[in-house]
Amino acid sequence: MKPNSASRRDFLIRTTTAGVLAPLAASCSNASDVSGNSPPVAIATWDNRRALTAAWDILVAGGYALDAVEAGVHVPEADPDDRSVGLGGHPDRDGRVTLDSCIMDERFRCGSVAAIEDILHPVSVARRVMEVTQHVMLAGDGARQFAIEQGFEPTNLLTEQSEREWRAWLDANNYDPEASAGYRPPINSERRDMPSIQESHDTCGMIALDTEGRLSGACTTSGWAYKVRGRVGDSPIIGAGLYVDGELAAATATGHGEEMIRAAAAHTIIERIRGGASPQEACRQAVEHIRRVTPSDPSEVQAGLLAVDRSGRFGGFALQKGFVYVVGLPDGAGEPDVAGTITDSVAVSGGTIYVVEAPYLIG
Ligand code: SD4
Repeated sequence: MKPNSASRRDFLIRTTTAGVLAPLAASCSNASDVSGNSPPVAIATWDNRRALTAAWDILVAGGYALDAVEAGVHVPEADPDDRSVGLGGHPDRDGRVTLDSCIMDERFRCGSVAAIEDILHPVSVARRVMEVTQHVMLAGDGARQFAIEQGFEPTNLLTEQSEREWRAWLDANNYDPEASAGYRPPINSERRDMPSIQESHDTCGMIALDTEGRLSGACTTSGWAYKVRGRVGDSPIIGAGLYVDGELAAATATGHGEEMIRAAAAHTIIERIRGGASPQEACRQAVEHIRRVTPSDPSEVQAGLLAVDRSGRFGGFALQKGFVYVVGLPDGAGEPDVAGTITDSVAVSGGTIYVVEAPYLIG
């Protein structure tokens, strides 16, 4: 835990008496190196620092938060070494890579694709759903068909390594995920699969506040490894894996998606913030809610939650030890006063990305 930093708090927190957060004043000297009125903030699940850097570059140039989160999550979607997202993601038990993704802007506009196949950037299909249809969510073959109609090229997402691992899983588990020990992905598999935490960059929920005070978010994943064909997780479910209330805050989630759906995790966070909780406290309360409502042994499930509000305050909290997140803050903001532990930081254009071990309920 870092010592309190009054300057950081003063920099970011402006609240009204109703507990609704107002945008930062234009005169904030810490934001002098970015355009617009509000210092940008971006935050993403796990050590998705490369993804956050891509988003950050757009934010510090004064770009739109929606463009930033879309560009940010493109990075793991296209990375064959990221085993939880997009190309190279773990397939379902039939050997098909099926992707879940959604996006939401500051005006409650949202789009989503569930169990889509053969499309490298499902988040961009989700954005097309939002922008050119009257729908919010497309699933399966229909989502794939829509993507191709919109000009997305079909791409084989099953890499040789993913296929080898899936075949080994099949041999060991006899096509029976429910019966096989260890069917549920291990807690923090995003972390353990990786040779080192610095290189890990997995299932990506990302939320951002841009210099115009606009909030947006995106969430993208290949979901539960070797899942039953057709399984959809929380990541494309508006209110579970992602929610944005442009007047108030944005939230995203990672972990065992069934728990996030059951608890409407991202929406729960937003409502707690509406009730007056800080983003940090709201994430903690939502994790407690998940622990209360899960029918599983809470020690066997993971939930990692993140939130940022319109004044730039952010927070993260997990059910289990081991959840890390990355947060980008502008030059002049100083090291943030986080709940949890800062384990690393990297200088980026116009700011710094911090890696934070989130606090948790169950050790
Ligand atoms: C899912 N929540 O499909 C996703 C998986 C995840 O980090 O977040 N992994 O359940």
